[in-house]
Amino acid sequence: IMDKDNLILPKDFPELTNDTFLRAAHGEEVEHVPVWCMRQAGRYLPEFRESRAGKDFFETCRSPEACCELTLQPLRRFPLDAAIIFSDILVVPQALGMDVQMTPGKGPTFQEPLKEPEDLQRLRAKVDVDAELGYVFRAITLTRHKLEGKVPLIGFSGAPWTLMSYMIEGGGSVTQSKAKRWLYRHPEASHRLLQLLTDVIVEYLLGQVKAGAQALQVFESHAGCLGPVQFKEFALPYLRDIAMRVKGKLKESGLDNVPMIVFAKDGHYALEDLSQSYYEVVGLDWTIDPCLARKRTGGSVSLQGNMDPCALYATKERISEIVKRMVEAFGTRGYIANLGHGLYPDMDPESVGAFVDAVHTHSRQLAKRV
Ligand code: 1CP
Repeated sequence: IMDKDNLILPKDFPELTNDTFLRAAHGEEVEHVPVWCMRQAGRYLPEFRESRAGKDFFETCRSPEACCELTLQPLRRFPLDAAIIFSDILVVPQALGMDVQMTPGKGPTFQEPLKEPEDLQRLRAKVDVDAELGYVFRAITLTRHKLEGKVPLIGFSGAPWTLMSYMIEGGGSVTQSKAKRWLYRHPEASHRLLQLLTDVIVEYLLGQVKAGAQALQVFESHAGCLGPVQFKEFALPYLRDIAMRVKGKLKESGLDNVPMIVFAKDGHYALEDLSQSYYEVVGLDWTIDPCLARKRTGGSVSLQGNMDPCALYATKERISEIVKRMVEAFGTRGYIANLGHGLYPDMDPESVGAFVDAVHTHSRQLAKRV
């Protein structure tokens, strides 16, 4: 699997032994509901904190060996049905030429956020995705080999609106008011930025599949601050364009289709539209009722989610009850269990184990009955 320069190549990958996640994404029959957790590689794990200690966050992201190790850590503890590559959505603004640091205790910080449309000139007009983000591709290829076919590897990207909002806010924000100001005051420049991001994201996701990613998730984490009208104008068209172009280009290159997941946090007002946007799976946060989500998305897509992450603060018995009700509501077909958002650093790894076991146990029993 090495070339003459000792680079690990994206070929001759070990055969996949647990494809439950992929089958559920395509709505096929499963023996149990597959489960993974957003932020499953994270600070709630002592071994994660130890590996990351004293190291710069984005330096870690640039090391394929470190990303591989962090991706594999949760799988050594829990019988998860998928792995997600350790990285961050903000590597894309970096590829466009922006300086982003991870400030411990504060989160991502942009040195010079975009203020006015003139600032778009500071961004690279043409991004060489292999040169700027090749380190992510190398991390994926290495991890795919080291996973030994145990479970599929998920690649990901931030969605255009969510990335745009970070590039203007310069970091986390409660209101996203600086970014939303652009939508109202500079709609034309906003579309230019969203289009630029979309073009890079398409190449980035395609590169991830070529490197070995077996599924893709697109994170529209800041959907909640948009309303239905703005979502339809500034988020949805780009989300659709991404899925359509990635799938078209995979076909053109003679590559197999991979399931794509769209996760628009707090965007339940857009569920109907999202379910008709060329994604196989729609991810849900915990603010939507599973039965209602099924009704509104029809039978054509699989659903992923949506336990309140804070339910992991409950006892194991209570977690098991909550999971049972959730699996019954979603049904065992076309369903991937997950949390409605990422794990928090103060969560107990044992509770994550209880969540994973409860999904497997209850869904196995339910799947037998139908
Ligand atoms: O030092 C650290 O470990 C900091 C914590 C951390 C981690 C573990 C950050 C900072 N990013 C990550 C990894 C990460 N980020 C993954 C890894 C794979 C996994 O899930 O296990 C993924 C998928 C992301 C994606 C990501 N980054 C999103 C989308 C998902 C979501 O949470 O909605 C977002 C919004 C980010 C930005 C980001 N990165 C880190 C923080 C603290 C934030 C949020 C900043 C904010 O808005 O306040």
